[in-house]
Amino acid sequence: MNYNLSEIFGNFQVEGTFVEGGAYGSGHINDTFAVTCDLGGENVRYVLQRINHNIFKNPGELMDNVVRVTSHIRKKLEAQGLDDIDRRVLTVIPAADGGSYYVDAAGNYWRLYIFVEGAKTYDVMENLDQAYQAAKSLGEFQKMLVDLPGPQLFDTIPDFHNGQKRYAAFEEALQADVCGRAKDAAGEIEFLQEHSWVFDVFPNLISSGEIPMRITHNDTKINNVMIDDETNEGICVIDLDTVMGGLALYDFGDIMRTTLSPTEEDETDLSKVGMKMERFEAILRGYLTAAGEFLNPAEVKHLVFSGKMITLMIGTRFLTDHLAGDTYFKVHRENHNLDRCRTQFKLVESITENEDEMRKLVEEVLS
Ligand code: GN1
Ligand code: MG
Repeated sequence: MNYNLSEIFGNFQVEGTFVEGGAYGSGHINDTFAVTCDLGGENVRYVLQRINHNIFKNPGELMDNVVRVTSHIRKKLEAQGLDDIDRRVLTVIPAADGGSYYVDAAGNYWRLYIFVEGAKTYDVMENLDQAYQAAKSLGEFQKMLVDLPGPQLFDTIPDFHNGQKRYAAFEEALQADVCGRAKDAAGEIEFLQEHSWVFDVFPNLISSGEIPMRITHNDTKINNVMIDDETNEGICVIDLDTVMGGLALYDFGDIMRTTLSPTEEDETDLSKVGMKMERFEAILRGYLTAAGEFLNPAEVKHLVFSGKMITLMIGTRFLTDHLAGDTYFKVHRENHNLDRCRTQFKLVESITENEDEMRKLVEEVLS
């Protein structure tokens, strides 16, 4: 899709003039662009995003959440006396009408953020320190939201991490098999059917009251943390579309999913996919520096399991989308969602093989 980025950008409260803009990043849902503008002779960059409103049905509510969350974090950072706050929390640039987003003539929803310069995201963490730092940032992010005032945040995607509903959607897609793809995914389908019990564990712990709902990020894929180029510090947590009520464990689980194996999410050589204990140790230590202060014993007990559950669930979503004809996640090649599903299920197996040792490590780190 070709958008007139200059015109769209003109609908936000920015003084400078548009210089150039182009596609940016590797997200599977929204369309992201980096835009450069000339501000009195100096080039300044922004992130312009089209919110996928087929998936996020109520972008207005979503942006209300984002504004509340970023303002709250900003206040905390100000109280700490930090001076580079625009690099440490996303800054929403108001649209011409003063709102937090702009709707174009075709009904697309756009938002604009200040570009965080001097930092990058990594789809695969390059070293253990990066993994530690990113996990630490996500633990701190949760901690800063513990006292968010006001009403509950909107559920931008209801039942987002409801594994039982995700499994039911898979069964429906399998039944319909609209593209005739089930026959080529027989092994994955069987694997998932054997593991459906995994999705019952968290609902039971929620209804028994052992695990509390908190405000969580819910999409803690590790490339949603920007890493500072110079200090290697996790400087800014991004992609705030799914910040809402959730389990702390959903976030830790997704950190595990996206850091434990030194491979891309769509790696086709499955022999390379598998968890590395030193990566687990790095994210565990990083996450617990902040989250260790508020997690309860039942949450701590299920840290390892969370990685298995979330990885299985995202794998389920990839498989479902593959069976349904790739209508949800952006795909860039044939069988892309099936490839992604395979890496997830391979990682689930690898976590299972190492579960006992990982639990011991949790005890060690906390003792
Ligand atoms: C999507 O937008 P992105 O790429 O950060 C998805 C996540 C999945 C992830 C898998 C709103 O995240 O839930 O875990 O792809 N986001 C949404 O890579 O569905
Ligand atoms: Mg996302």
